[in-house]
Amino acid sequence: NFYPNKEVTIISAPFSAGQRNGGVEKGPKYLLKHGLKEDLEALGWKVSLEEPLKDSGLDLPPSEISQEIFEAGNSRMRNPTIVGQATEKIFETVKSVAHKKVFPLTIGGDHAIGMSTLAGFLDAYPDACVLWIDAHADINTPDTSPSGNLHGFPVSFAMGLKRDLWHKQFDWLDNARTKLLANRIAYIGLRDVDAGEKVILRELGIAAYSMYHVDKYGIAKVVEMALSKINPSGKSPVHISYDVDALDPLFTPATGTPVRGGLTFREGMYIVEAVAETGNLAALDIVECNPDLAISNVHEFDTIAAGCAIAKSALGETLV
Ligand code: 5AB
Ligand code: MN
Ligand code: MN
Ligand code: MN
Repeated sequence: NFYPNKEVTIISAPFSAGQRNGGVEKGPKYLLKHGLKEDLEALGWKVSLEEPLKDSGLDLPPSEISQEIFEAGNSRMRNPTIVGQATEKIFETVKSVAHKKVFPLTIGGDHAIGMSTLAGFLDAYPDACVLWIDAHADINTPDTSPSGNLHGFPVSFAMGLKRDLWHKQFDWLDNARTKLLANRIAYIGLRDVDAGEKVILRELGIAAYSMYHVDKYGIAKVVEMALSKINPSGKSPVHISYDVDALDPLFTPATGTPVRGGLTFREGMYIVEAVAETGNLAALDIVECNPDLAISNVHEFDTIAAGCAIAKSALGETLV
């Protein structure tokens, strides 16, 4: 257990420029309004809040920022300036929380902020390993991305892949102490991976458990296999980056890139519970809740409630 004092900092990251739907910047506000902080306090955690984007003007919806498309050679990405500035601020906050030995719980916002949370956490814990829970692999590089949307890039940035193709606004990543290594990350929940991403996953030998593997082996076995690949010693801290679109859209309909055939609600909770039970769960991100994409109040409630449930399951709710 990395946090005997049970202190957690919720890092609010109301950010949406990593993709093109307005509303995902409202995620943190809705999760907090739903009672996230009180829920964690009820579990015995001392909870504080950090807002790295406050008063920065970087938390605006896509409709209110001037859209930028960066193209150079075979490099292509959208809104690199604003995404680079926001992710650097979030990186600094995650890094300082992690160095203080406080649990960093980052709530988005779109998944571009994953580059910040991985780099920030690895700065404090160079031997950390990562479970990326998502329908998508988020490992596109500037020359593979079909969309240019930076929420599809965070893993490749944290690994330093194709460094020469980056926009200069991401130079801050060079100051991060530790790059994510291919044998320190595993995926669970994949079902929509781009062709270029498949090549990267295969070439680097990254452990990737798709929904096919969840069906074939069951979720408990998949978590066990994933952890034994990335954390063979069983002693390293585990960072879970949880995109709510890993769950089936039945449970998290209000998200930007839903894909059918996802995790059931219980499979989704089991993942964080099982890692928590090992005592190694040491950082968590919950991203891509977009209340504006709900077509009913029930959709909005279900999606936000699922986001809160992930946090509660991770921080001890179901371990009696
Ligand atoms: B998310 C896609 N691979 O790069 C791309 O929601 C989707 O953070 C990325 O997982 C989805 O645009 C990013 C097609
Ligand atoms: Mn996703
Ligand atoms: Mn994602
Ligand atoms: Mn998504």
